[in-house]
Amino acid sequence: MAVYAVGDLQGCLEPLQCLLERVAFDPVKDRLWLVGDLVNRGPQSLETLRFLYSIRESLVCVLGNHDLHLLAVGQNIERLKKADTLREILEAPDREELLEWLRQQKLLHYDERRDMVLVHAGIPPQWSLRKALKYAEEVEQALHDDILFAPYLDGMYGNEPVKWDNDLKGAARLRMITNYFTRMRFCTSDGKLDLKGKEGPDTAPPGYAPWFRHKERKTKGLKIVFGHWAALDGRCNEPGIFALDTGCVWGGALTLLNIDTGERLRCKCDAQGHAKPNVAHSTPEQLPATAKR
Ligand SMILES: [Mn+2]
Repeated sequence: MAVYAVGDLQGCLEPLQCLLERVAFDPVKDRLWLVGDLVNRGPQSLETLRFLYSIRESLVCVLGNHDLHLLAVGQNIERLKKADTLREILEAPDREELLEWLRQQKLLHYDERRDMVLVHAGIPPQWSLRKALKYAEEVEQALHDDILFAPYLDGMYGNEPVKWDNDLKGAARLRMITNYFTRMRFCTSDGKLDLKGKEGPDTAPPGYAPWFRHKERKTKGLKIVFGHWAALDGRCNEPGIFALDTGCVWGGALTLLNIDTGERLRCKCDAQGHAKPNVAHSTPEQLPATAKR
């Protein structure tokens, strides 16, 4: 049995299938972790979702900002944006089944044996693992509750508040948690978000840094697998932190990581997110021993 993680798919099914073929992925015994942003912008969002649904028993999946946006559009809470490529899902005869499965996913997955977390964007520096799990669960409860689901999505959009406060309540509290786990790149050491910057790790505004780079980060030693930040191109130079978004939908590549050996494979993509034939390469990466926190 092997466990793999892949970066943001964004509707790019070809490079996923290219990588799964290369590692001879067996849904019966292997497992696939998904960092979220399964759909949108890319060429085959519906086919991607259907394929993932067909192997759902073999997946561990956390939600990204694009997945939450799809759920909101599906509830008629938000409208499609010009660049969205989600219409084929919304018009599909099996849309309810697919969206319901998506809705049941989590924001944070913790693998106790490996002391490893799977999350779309990251964990803010001021939160310990224990707090992160607790706050993720608050959002997951709203997502999975038939009455709270629509109000949660309705209150989800927006960049405020910019910083966590234990006293936050209601929609603002859930929005803050959601923005940390699904949209964060740069923040201050006490967790004030800058949601504008999308470029490389050295382009932070004064006083800000990539969330994983703060010296006082409370999750030091925890292994974290994340996506969302294509400009990192799979590199963040932090031991035990695994950046997997290598921008397959933007003419980059899809990255697959064997989470136990650290071996990486890339399937390069063209500007439309289709796989370029057989140009994957591997970059073994040293996994640190589990640190005590
Ligand atoms: Mn994202």
